[in-house]
Amino acid sequence: MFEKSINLFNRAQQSIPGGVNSPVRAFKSVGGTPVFMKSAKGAYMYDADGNRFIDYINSWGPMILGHAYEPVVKAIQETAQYSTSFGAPTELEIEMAELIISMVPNVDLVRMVSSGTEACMSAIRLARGFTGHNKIIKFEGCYHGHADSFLVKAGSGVATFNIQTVPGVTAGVANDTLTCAYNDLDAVKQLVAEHHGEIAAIIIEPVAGNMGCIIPQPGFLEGLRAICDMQGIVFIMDEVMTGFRLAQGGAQERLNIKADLVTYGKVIGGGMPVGAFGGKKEIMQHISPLGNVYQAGTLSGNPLAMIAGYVMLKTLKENAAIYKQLDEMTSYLHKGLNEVLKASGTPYVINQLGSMISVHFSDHPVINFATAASANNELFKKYFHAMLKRGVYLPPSAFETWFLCNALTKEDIDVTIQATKESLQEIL
Ligand code: KE4
Repeated sequence: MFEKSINLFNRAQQSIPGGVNSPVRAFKSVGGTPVFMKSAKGAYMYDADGNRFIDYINSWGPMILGHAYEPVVKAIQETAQYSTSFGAPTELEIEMAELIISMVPNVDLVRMVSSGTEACMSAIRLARGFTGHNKIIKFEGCYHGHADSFLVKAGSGVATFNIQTVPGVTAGVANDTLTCAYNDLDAVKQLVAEHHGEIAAIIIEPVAGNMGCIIPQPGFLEGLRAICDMQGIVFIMDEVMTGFRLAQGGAQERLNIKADLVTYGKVIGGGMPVGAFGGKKEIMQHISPLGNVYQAGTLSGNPLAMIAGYVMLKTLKENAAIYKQLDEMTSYLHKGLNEVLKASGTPYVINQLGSMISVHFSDHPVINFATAASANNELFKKYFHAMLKRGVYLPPSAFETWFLCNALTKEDIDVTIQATKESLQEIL
């Protein structure tokens, strides 16, 4: 079934570290050989061996309208003929910034970058420059990209590989990153008291997607907002995953919580390398060249990335019904998975908010990294492979959320539910 992927993976390892350009693609967490993809359209991906998969990764979020969405593809083809990069300002960047600001709350100014990592890295530098404080608080299991400050008890691939401290991240940098458990407001209050006047920012995934899908408990985000207001700490919402996915206005709109700075990625590039950070003018005006917090990028605002993101966001803005469709589709999946998992008799938890969902083989609620890590993730590995061979491509780690796109049909969901039923019969 995977002969060509096996050969390609062997070849890839001769020239690329681990044979992949991003660790989570390596299947290390679930074992086996990563599947090499050749093409994708809508909700389906096709691998080098010609196998078709119903895709629940969607490039880790960007393909909210499905792969090779025609208007995005055509816009990129059209734009590419006028050069692929200028290194000079363009009108398209203004249109993209104005579109983002028109769709999300609390963003007066926005700066484009080329990845979610860059967006989050720049946001904490800005918070440090704005407050004059050095420390940040992040939450165990949250992933904000691979900048040094974030590789402390991070989620996603760092959690997948159970890397407690990442070599190369200096003690000095790590010491300025304070961590506590997601949903533990008392722990945050304690850290803030212990480090009074030292904390520049609290950065959080408002709905976490890098330890599975973890939902903020009632009052948690509101409590963080209150702490930041009282202590003059910058509240950064990392919406690289949730932005333009949970609602047009992202988690800020969906959960009705205001951030001081927001970071974006994934969806806003429509699959092209784009990230962004934005927020209140009183903070953003400290960013160079307006202010002294330096931040830059040769390909920031790149025309191909901008036109892909612009067409994607414009489509989402003009078709708000997409969000209702995504929610209903994910709830239908949730209901079906719940029925077959319940019938299997194995302990499980399904976490879902909007079109983010994850299955944990756990006999306890999964509300933070520790409870995600203590689930039966060995069983998840078997589930992953049993689904893969039935043509359903789940994230290759229990520490990831599943992503749905609106190209999925009810039949695709029914196939996924039936594949789960058969997989459970096989592995239990
Ligand atoms: P990138 O630098 O990978 O574009 O974005 C980093 C990032 C920041 N914030 C959040 C909430 C994120 O989820 C991410 C990246 N997500 C992972 C998937 N869990 C990217 C996949 C990968 O590392 O290949």
